[in-house]
Amino acid sequence: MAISDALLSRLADPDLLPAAGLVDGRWIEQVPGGATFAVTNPANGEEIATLPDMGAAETAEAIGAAYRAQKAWAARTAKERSAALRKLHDLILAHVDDLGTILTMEMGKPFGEAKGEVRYGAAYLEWFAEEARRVQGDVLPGQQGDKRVLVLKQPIGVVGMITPWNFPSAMLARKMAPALGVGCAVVAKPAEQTPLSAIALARLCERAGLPAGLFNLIVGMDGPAIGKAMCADTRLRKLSFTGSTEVGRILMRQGADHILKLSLELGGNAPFIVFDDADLDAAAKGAILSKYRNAGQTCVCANRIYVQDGIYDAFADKFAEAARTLRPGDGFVDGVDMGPLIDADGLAKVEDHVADALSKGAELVAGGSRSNAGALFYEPTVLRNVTADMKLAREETFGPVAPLFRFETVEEVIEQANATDYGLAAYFYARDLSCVWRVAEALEYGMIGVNTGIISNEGAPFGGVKQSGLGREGSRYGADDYLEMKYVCLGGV
Ligand code: TXE
Repeated sequence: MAISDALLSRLADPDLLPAAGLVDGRWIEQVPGGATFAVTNPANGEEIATLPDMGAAETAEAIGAAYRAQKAWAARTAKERSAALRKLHDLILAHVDDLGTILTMEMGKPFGEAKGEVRYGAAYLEWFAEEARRVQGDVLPGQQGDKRVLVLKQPIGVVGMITPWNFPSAMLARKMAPALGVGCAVVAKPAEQTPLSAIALARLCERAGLPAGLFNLIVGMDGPAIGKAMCADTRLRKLSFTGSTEVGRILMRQGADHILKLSLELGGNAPFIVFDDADLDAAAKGAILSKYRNAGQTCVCANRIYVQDGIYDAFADKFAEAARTLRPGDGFVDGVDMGPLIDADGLAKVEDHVADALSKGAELVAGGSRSNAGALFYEPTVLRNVTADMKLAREETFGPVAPLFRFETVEEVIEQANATDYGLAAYFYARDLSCVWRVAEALEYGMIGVNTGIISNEGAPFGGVKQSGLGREGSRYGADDYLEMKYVCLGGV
């Protein structure tokens, strides 16, 4: 088991990154049978780590450890748990360069964006260090004279966390912060493409003094086997998953046998609407940010850009001009705006969607092919005259491709924007106040950005409606996902 010199030599603190998972406070460098898996840098295909291929057996062991650790953790004062979270937050910020480096190496996003992600994740630890101290119940009047009803909020217990590769650091931090803050224990499984950021976070949990068994990390290739082991174990009381809608469905089915509680943050198909009265420069800038951040591999990124007739040409010109200036390349090179796609499947999906659109009459105005920056890079791409029958409209492309649709009326665009099974994020640019309210209320999405292309922050309840998921992460509402409600009926008062 090893981390490559190419990666370790870039770190100020190489001890951050053992080539191992963590179970019950022990670093697991080898599994029985010796199976391993490799992690590669998508920017150049180089192998950067070989890790033990942990699976169902290690998952069961980790759940047992978490089960034993959880009650003592919950019995600590909220102030103590809060202090531990704050320490972890401070450690993350103290290591932001190393954590950003690890993230860029395993996922490919530009170094500046990687550090931004690390800070974004840390903000949830800070938020829940505070929020954890405000978990409150209630006292209700009983409906008979001698009774009172006390409402308690208690930690749910052991929580499984399965996270994706597009935000390997922040997705985990965003889940572990509320869970640990309110008194739960964690068994985490990062995506097989990007387990290294999670290993570094596990190391920092250890350094922050979290007790053995409270935070466990399973690194392994076989997501389905690990997911199944989590769903089958009745000691695990909740599963929080971020990833594809398809896997979300599998987990709901698997968890049905023992009514497993689930938080699901699934795919999106975000509309980004530009009305005639919008500030054109701001709208084009917001759309560029929303679309091309993380090379378009973001569940909330603009997937369909609707532009009203009167400004369609002006917007398309401005937007395409800005898109053409974006530079794909190695994330450590100054001036690079966009990394690679995560893998060959990701690239194939992008190429398929673009080919489908062109074959049905869309017009290419920027990009449209692989970039010469490396095998998995794709040029920032803009297509005009895209219509509802194309895959770009119906599916989540998850790549740097912006399809521009034309519309005339507010009613028409609301109908088109809502014509999807997804309901995560939606955006629009407009100045007219009544339009702002009307459209914000009519869009069937969990999160709406008005005159902004970036919406997520730790103080807001992140999550979707329809087939984009269940539950919310962040804000005071985010703690509820990790709490059970119980009432005590007090008689004779
Ligand atoms: O996701 P998967 P993939 C969307 C996006 C992307 C597509 C496929 O459209 O192109 O999904 O990406 C684990 N039981 N999003 O294939 O498979 C897996 O190991 C339990 C949107 O990478 O859902 C990883 O840890 N776990 C999304 C995690 O699930 C299983 C982010 C996500 O992988 C499992 C990622 C199983 N049966 C993709 N199968 C977002 N919401 O941001 C896989 N996994």
